[in-house]
Order: sequence, then structure tokens, then C-alpha cells
Amino acid sequence: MVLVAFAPGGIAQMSTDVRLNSSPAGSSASEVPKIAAVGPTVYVAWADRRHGPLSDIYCNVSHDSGTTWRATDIRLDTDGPGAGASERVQLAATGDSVFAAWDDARDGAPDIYLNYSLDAGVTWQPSDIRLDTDCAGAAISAVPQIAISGDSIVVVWEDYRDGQADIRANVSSDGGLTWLDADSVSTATTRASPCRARRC
Ligand SMILES: [Ca+2]
Ligand SMILES: [Ca+2]
Repeated sequence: MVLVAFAPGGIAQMSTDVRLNSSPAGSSASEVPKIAAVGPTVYVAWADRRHGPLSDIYCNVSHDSGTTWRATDIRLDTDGPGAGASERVQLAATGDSVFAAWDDARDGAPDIYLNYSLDAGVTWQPSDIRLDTDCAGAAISAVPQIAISGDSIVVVWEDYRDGQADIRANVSSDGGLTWLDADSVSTATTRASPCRARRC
């Protein structure tokens, strides 16, 4: 995971690139980085295989426009390290809040998980949040995208619970504190998941 900063006009501002993953250089795969920034605060998240073949999600943060970074990166998925493949992370940030969503196979088929920080990436939630609301691991929920507008955060993904993929969404209207009990489908028919009504 290497970052190079450019000023407008393309003039490089750093004499060397910077490695953002704090695992030993070249020791394991850190892949598919995503980046978001608000003012001088820059967030980078990626999938990381330092704990084995099943990737976890790691993040690093700069508070000075990419000049310096945390000495130790942060793992955002909160099950056991390397216990389930966590991939395809996406980031969105506003103010001092940053949200990361990814798909995660800890329970079988991938589900959509989220973690967030309200203090510019310094601290994150001790437990990540599953956003797809059918039974955990029962059907593929993958390839999330995330957007923020004011206090509303929307995460969308492709979901195979009913056969071919639908596009589903979950929404927070309070800055990420609470989310819908039932995600909604692209046909605009919000319906309570039968798995929330019965034991999965
Ligand atoms: Ca994981
Ligand atoms: Ca699922």
C-alpha cells in the first residue's frame, strides 16, 4: 500500500512514497485500496491478507493532507483476524465522520458490513454492523457502495437472496448510529425480511 501526493499541476510534493500498511513490507498482500478525504484528513482502506488467505479490512489515516500517517494501521472488521474474507471496501467521509462498508464472508455467503469513526478515524466502533437483513451468510450480498448527504448514509449492494441479483440499500438517518431493520430492494418495495421475523 503506497501513496504518492501530487499538488495541482502534478508536481510531486513528497521525496519518497509512503507505505501505509504496517505489516512487514512485502510480507503479505494488501490489495484494492480506496481513498476518501475531508479537508486535510485522508482515509485509505484496503483488503489485507496478513492473517492468512482470508483478507481483513485495514485503514490508515493522515491528518495533514497525506504528509504523515498513523504508525499502526487499524483493522475495521471485528471478527477474528483472518477468520472470514472481508473484501471490496468502500469509504465515504464528511466532517469528522468516516464510514467503511465491505462484503464479509464470516458467516458463509458474503454479507455487507460497516464500521465508522466519528472522530476523524482515531477511534472506530468495537463491533462492526451487518446491513443486509436476511439471515447472516444465507445469500450473497456483495460489492457495496456508500454515499453521505448530511446525516444520512446510504449503503447499496447487489443481493442474491431472491435469485438473480437485486440492488438493495440500507439507510441511516442519524449519522450512522441506527440503521433500518429491513433493507429495501431496487423495486422500491420495502419489505420486512422473513428472517428477521423468525430465527435464522
Ligand atoms: Ca475478515
Ligand atoms: Ca447476505
